[in-house]
Amino acid sequence: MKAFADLKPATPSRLHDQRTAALLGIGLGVTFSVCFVTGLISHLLQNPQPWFAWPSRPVNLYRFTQGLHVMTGIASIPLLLAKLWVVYPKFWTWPPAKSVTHALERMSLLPLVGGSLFLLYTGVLNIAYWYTPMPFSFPHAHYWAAWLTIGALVVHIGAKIAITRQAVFTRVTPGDVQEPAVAAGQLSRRGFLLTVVAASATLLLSVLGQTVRPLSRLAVLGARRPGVGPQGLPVNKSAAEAGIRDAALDPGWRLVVDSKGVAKGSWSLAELAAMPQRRARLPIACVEGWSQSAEWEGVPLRELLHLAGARVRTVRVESLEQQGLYRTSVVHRRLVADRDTLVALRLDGEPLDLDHGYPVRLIAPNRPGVLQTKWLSRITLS
Ligand code: HEM
Ligand code: HEM
Ligand SMILES: Nc1nc2c(c(=O)[nH]1)N[C@H]1C(S)=C(S)[C@@H](COP(=O)(O)O)O[C@H]1N2
Ligand SMILES: [Mo]
Repeated sequence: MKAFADLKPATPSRLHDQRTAALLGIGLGVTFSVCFVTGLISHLLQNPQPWFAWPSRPVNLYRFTQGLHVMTGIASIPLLLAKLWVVYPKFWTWPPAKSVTHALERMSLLPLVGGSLFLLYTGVLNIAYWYTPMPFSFPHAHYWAAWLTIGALVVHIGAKIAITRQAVFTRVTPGDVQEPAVAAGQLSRRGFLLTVVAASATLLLSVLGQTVRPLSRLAVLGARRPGVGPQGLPVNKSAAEAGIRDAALDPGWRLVVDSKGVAKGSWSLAELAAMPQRRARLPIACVEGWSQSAEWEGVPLRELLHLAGARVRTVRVESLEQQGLYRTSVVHRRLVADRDTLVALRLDGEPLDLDHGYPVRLIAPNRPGVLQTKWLSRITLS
């Protein structure tokens, strides 16, 4: 118990203590770890690596991991603000460092705090589709900030694990010397932590509505709402924005399968529509935080490869769109093999709206929305 006496708050408010800092720290440790893992999954899907095998099922898995990413990120905001408020008196302790190790550990607070704030700031701007205050590439900046922050967090946990154990597991009873009674008008630790959790829950409700329909009216923070858009589905980039209207409506449009510049097959929309069609209920799970399922109908991609005389293999699909980051995507062999990976002609029983990818688009299970390429023109065999 002697060591615990050292835990006494040195500042007037009893909330600036180690126990509160440790409890909020544990909360942040959990949310940041979940964010890091789910963020890496998203990164690896968009920047495939040979050692990373992502299954094509369950169809909603990516929808779930990316939803979790955004949720845990949002929930971190009140936790982080509360934590910084609890520990700020420590910033001006004197002398600033007791030893070289301590000095290094304190220096790692800069990337820890700076990186955390940067991740939450850029993440929120991203899901709000508000890029003006981010004059840099969001994925790159957010990705490298994540590594920096997690590195600093590992150092921080190493430095604070002993205090955390002690502060969390030492039993205290109100009225102890170590745990002064709550004075009238003072917020108790429990009251403070409950307020922080309530703030997190309120923020969560404001984004959950982007995916969970009954909550859609609460989605004040989200830029897209389920059910709002042509054919009742949100649109990320419209045909007009992509500049493909004329090419998409051209009656001479054909979908080409080629290999090393040589055409292996090509079909008009009428020819594709005359082939056996397959239906699948699949989500669009946008990396930017919204998602919605729909009933898609079209020709399985592997069927077209078969008609072009090719085995199941990794392919690249290309859009009519001339520019833009999302004009092309790679479809891994594992996904090509899935019978629900479609070159889709119809959505919820109607021909695709121009904004949803008319004449045909790719739709595949368990895949980020950015890779569900619209307005297809070409499929290239690797
Ligand atoms: C994003 C995550 C986190 C941030 C930004 C953060 C930030 C900080 C800062 C700035 C301090 C004050 C500097 C110092 O005392 O040296 C601090 C103290 C502390 N943190 Fe964290 N922290 C985070 C996560 C964690 C985690 C995961 C734990 C638990 C394992 C933790 C436990 C503590 C403890 C016990 C203290 C000492 C409080 C005291 O001595 O009064 N923190 N944290
Ligand atoms: C409010 C908090 C956050 C929000 C709203 C948010 C949002 C997002 C979004 C929308 C993406 C997808 C971007 C894209 O791939 O185009 C993303 C990716 C990512 N996030 Fe976050 N994020 C938050 C916090 C965090 C935190 C705390 C970490 C790490 C500890 C993190 C790590 C990552 C990583 C590694 C990626 C992958 C980046 C890439 O594609 O290269 N995020 N985040
Ligand atoms: N060619 C092309 N395809 C694209 C995009 C794009 O900008 N260009 N945006 C992608 C993104 S980010 C998402 S979330 C989905 C959204 O599909 P939807 O607009 O039909 O809902 O389309 C994807 N396909
Ligand atoms: Mo998206």
